[in-house]
Amino acid sequence: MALPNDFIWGVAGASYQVEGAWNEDGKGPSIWDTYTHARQSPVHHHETGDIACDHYHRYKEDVALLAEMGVKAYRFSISWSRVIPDGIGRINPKGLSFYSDLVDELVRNGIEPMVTLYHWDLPQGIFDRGGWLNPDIVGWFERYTKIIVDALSDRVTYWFTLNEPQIFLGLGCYTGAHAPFLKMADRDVIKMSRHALLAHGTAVRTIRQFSKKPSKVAFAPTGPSFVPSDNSEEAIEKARSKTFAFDDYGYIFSNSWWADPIFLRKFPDGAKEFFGSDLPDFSEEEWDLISSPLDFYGCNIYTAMRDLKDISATDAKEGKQGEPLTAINWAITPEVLYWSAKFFYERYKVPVMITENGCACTDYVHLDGKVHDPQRIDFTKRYLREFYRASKEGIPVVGYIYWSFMDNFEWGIGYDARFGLVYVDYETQKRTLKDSAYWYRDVIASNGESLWD
Ligand code: PNW
Repeated sequence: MALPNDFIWGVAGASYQVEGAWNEDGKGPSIWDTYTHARQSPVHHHETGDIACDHYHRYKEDVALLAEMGVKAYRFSISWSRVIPDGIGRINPKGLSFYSDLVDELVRNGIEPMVTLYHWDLPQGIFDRGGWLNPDIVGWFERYTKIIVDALSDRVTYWFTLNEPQIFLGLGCYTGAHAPFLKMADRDVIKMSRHALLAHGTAVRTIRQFSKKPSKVAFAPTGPSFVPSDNSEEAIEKARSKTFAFDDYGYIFSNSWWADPIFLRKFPDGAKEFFGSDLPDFSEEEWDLISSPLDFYGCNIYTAMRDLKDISATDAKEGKQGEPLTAINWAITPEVLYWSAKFFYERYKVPVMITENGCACTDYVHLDGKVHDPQRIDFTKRYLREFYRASKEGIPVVGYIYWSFMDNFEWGIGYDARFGLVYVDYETQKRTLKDSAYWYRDVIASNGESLWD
């Protein structure tokens, strides 16, 4: 067997994308509540997460589905403003109990809970005080983390601090595609990045210090990953250097802008020269905090970036004519899982967990009442084979978390994209396991060996 016996097979979701109950039981608004309600919201069909999958009310039914699929772990996120309505003040006991009950239900079903502290739904109360621009956010995040750790760490081992800082700052505050739909200047985005790095570090330290049982801590970044055009040393080196370039596609989206400070305790090469006085250095204590040791490298990877010069594409996500694409036009590039695992392990020297990977398809309930999704099965099989190959070559791999557990609110695209292993009929909230859910169950049961059938 190439995968370790304790390999973690999981699925993921995130609070705003699945929970609904946006203003129930004392929850405060997040920026996603406020800005999807705004008249000028660019989200497809003006959709919101007000109800989403109604997971807040249906979590028991949902955990039963997870158990039916045989998953070992469920990665979910906590809505900060459900627990602390304005982000900084009074605790909302009902919000906290929801997560405690969810964790209980998972544990009862033998499923490992994996907690992401921040998956983009910033409390509006904090945004009103400047959001990520306000240096006080580091202390507010520390307090929030402590509250969650006190409440859940008797049962939770796996923690993720930030999900994709590249995207919540890059799309949220740089290109304006995600809430709060802002286009801010580099000097501001750099400041927000610094606060996000410090918030990450302070959360890691808080988890380590107060966790009631030994913890496994990471963050879940994304970024442009490249695949060599052939097996020559030059092509491999080129793919590696582009994967870690800090400003080819915009520093905020890059891997190294985030992971170099966290794992290598320094800014990426060239960053200081590039930004000059807009990028003040951290103090030694701040560097120590930011680079607090992590247990593994979490990667959210869906597709390889295209080398524009090599394939004469017109757009970063468009490749060769007629190439395989998912339903939201992301190129299907399975080898990215092999190469990323290798590149990240070689550079950052910690084991790798695929914290998100998955495929959007045009799923619907067929005449026979089932949801047949052969594309998703083929996609996931190909990607997993590549991750398996990395493991076989000696790269330490921790687990694979499919995105997503069920269809949900896909941010700017609203409900048009379906990533789930479970189909959700949003009118009735009826869930249907897709063919891929049964297929994944068998992969899990064989610890990956059935990938080769
Ligand atoms: C990730 N991009 O988001 C998130 O962590 C999930 O919440 C999301 O549903 C999933 O991937 C699928 O999109 C991304 O435009 C959103 O490059 C956008 C991009 C990348 C990741």
